[in-house]
Amino acid sequence: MEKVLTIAGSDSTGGAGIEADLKTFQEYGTFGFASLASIVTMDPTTGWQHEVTAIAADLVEKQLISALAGEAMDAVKTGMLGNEQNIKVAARVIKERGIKQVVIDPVIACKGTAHILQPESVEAIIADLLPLAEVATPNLVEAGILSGLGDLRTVEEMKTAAAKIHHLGAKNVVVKGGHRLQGSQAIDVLYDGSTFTVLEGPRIDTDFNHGAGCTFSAAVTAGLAKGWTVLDSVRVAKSFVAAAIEQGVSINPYVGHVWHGAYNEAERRMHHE
Ligand code: PXL
Repeated sequence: MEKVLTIAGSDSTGGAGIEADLKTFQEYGTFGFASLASIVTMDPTTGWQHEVTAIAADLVEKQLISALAGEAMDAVKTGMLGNEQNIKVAARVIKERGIKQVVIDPVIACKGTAHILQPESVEAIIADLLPLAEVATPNLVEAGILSGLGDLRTVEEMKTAAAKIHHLGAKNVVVKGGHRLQGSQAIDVLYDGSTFTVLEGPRIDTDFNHGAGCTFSAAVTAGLAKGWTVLDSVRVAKSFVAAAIEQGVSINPYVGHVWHGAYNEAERRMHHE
């Protein structure tokens, strides 16, 4: 069975982060591993403000040593690493172990907060993580920050940003238009260094998108682990997330969660006599 590792943050509400990653890995029939790098908490008394607490770097490294003790991992993804030190530890271990199928989700800001990572973390993502990426999966805001282009409003601007992020070292870049790009379609741009592929899907009119980004990058990672091409991994991940958004679940009054099991109708899976 393929083995897939996430190095990311915890979202105890079960929608995003390591929770989304492990659920997604399971849906793909892969064996999920996790090294926790941060804990994100949300405060119901302050309008669901997010707070990121980083896990100590030596503890992140100990988890990575545990997770990587067996046969080689088939693919690894990174998410919310919490600070610069954890970015550097994750990058060093990935490099030392020679892991090739690496998906970098450059989590810089998420919907609940204006500035989750410090500016030096953006620099560390660029310096240490992007060069390791088989696939990088920035959303529109992150692609604007990483490319230095600022606000991205059109597919052409998404292409320019993807090319710039490729130039920073990511072999393949998917810029996700998501709900932020105006228009009737959900558009992603994939750039592999020579060809731009514009992926379109129906735009789903819903607020149930908490966890969509993490789920997408986890799905791409599991696809790569299964030996699929980058293009197939991205295409299937897009369908997987579209189903998860379409069948989102109401968990609390603050955000709408995606349902990671939607694509496979996981809620119907367990039976007893
Ligand atoms: O969506 C970015 C994100 C990533 N990782 C964790 C999160 C969030 C957003 O809430 O909680 C753990």
